[in-house]
Amino acid sequence: MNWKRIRRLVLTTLILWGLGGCAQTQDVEIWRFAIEETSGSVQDVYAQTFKESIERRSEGTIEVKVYPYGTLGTSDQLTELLHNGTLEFAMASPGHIGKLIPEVQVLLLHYLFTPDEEVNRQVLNSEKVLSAFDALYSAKGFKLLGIISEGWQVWTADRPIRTPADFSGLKFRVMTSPLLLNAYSAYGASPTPLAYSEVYSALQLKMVDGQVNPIFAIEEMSFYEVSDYLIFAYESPFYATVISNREFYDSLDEARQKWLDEAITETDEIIFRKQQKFNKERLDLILEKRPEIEVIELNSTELQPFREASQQVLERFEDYGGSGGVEMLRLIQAEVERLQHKSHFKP
Ligand code: 6CS
Repeated sequence: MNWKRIRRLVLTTLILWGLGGCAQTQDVEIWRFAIEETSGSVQDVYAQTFKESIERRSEGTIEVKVYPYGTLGTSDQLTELLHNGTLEFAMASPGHIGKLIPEVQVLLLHYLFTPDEEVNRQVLNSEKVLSAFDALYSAKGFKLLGIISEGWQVWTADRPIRTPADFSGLKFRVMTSPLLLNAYSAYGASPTPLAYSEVYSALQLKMVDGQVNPIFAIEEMSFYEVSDYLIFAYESPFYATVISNREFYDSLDEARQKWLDEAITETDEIIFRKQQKFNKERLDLILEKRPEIEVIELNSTELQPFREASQQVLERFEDYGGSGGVEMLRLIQAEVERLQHKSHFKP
């Protein structure tokens, strides 16, 4: 084949492909959903389940495009893209969006929730709590669609941590919301805020000595390769908020609104069990890949000094979350109080 023929063939293919692309985008409405985690993560399963549900309900008239972490930017950049309408949906962890919506940092407080994940889920799914959070998100141009748990967070470190004194002088990576600096300073650590994408190399280069995340993330981001200890202190579950651009949400017609509501309810059910499965399976995987890693599970006596040290942050929450944050705190505490007696949970 000579050069001219190759050129003609390439051009014809490009034009055909372009037309096909145009025809498709004219017929199909695109909803863009960016997540803060990579493919195969809890947020990815959420977004893929949501995509399947919306596309099925809309009979293919809507296509949901999922953008995994790394394709569009850091959590803060995703929030910005959502705000300016480049995206329709995004995941936003309070650990990062707390800079913009300080009240949501209540979800980062240690030892606020119960040991029973099911009770915590009911607390955060209660109409009162969701609508109070939604008002705060609305004021910033977002619609809050849901709050999901991605499982208990676990500390990883280059040394064992059994008492707050073990945190002394430990450079500890946290997400970028200010409350987290205070939460770990209260134990005596030197917290360092970093974007998710920078954690592995920071651990590897010993710029930090430890970090905190759910097990599935520790496996998927390979943090276990550069950490010697996994410490379970059950201080807080990892929560993410599912949000959309407010203007987009308000512009939806009745049918789209219904598909969206149903897809959110359906996805929420699935993701709760899925994250439990992921966290369990990936702990086994970590232990298989790196058997020398040591797992420390703090018992209730060992947890007590951490609970006590964290109390000062809870008492001073107004400094971080403002009076609106304190209202959220009271609301959550009341819901915990109301719902926890139903728990049959055995640790
Ligand atoms: O540690 C972080 O920054 C991230 N951790 C998880 C599990 N999800 C997203 C978040 O940005």
